[in-house]
Amino acid sequence: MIEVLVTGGAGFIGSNFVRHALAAHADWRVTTLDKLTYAGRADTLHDVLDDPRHTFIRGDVGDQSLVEPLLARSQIVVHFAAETHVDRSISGALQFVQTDVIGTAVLLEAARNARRLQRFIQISTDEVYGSVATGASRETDELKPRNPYSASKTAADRLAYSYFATYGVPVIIVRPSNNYGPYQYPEKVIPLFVTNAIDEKALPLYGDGQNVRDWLHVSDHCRALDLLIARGDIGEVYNVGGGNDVRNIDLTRRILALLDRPESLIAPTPDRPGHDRRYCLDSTKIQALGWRPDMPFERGLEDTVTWYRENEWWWRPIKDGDASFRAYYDAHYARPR
Ligand code: NAD
Ligand code: TDX
Repeated sequence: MIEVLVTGGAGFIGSNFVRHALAAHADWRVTTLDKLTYAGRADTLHDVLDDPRHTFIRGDVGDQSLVEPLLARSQIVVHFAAETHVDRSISGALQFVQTDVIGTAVLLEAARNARRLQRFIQISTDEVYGSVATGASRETDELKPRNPYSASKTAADRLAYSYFATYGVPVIIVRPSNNYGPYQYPEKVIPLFVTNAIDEKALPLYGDGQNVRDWLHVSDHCRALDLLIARGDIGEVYNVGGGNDVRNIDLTRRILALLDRPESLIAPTPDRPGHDRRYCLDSTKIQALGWRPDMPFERGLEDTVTWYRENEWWWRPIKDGDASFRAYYDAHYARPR
């Protein structure tokens, strides 16, 4: 059996990857390590918690005595665990440095001495390139992060590279674009707008709504990770973009149309400070290995809307029942910016 450690596996992309990994690889034994912050919930792994090939451990990636033995027995590590919401990084940067930078450094230190380790997959982000006015970012482009989240992720991305270059840790760095799909925490724009629209509540669209994001369905991302684990070159960086560049205003209108809700629900909202205008990835490098995104955006968005309609058991306790979510929402969206 191949021992796989997934950090942040109770979050959005991590949980989709755990599910994908168990289904696609009968010879993988998966350990999920997750701190269960506000963004991580054991519920999210409800259908794989009893799988005999899956073990869930609640813990912090920054806990050296916990991660050392886990790394020592792992052949593959996929490191998703992070603080991930840009708005929260603007109001409180330190936890992002703690988890995304220091937490990654602790894991990498443990990886130095992990004799069985064959792959350490560092999940980075397209945000490391900063806002790109025209064209598409390539892996060799300068990194110009512009908010505390993306700056922390850039530090982690380069730290991971340094552990390859200095100590030979078998690191591969992945820079995906904006993911969407099931089990995404409803602070991020698609699940927030879908669930608000279901409830006929306002959709807080920042600024002029002209910012562009490149949407990647989480299932396409999981297939890309599989391919990179099998055939990616150690020490290399791979962009993974969905090829779906969409303006926020157009995304918002599509969500409203899919739910048969009026455009009067769109609530222009003061802009996010330093809001990156546009991200766009050149994914030629991973495409040369044989990967293509399969999910057309129209279908992926429709499936996602359907998933949130049919799975209120998952998101309603967060939006209606979790006092910390309500406090965040009220403070964040009431705040003059
Ligand atoms: P998420 O916020 O849904 O999940 C993060 C998970 O990490 C949660 O389960 C949380 O409990 C866990 N976690 C946080 N701090 C931890 C710690 N100290 N120790 C252990 N676990 C901890 O995030 P996501 O959207 O699934 O993102 C996963 C990864 O992908 C992140 O590294 C993120 O930077 C990256 N990424 C996300 C996107 C996107 O669009 N969602 C795009 C590009 C890259
Ligand atoms: O209420 C909102 N209104 C709004 O207009 C929110 C939450 C967002 N937006 C806009 C801001 C962005 O232009 O929607 C776009 C997407 O916002 P988010 O969902 O917060 O994602 P983004 O900031 O693009 O970052 C995401 O993609 C890159 C993830 O959260 C990161 O973890 C990932 O690295």
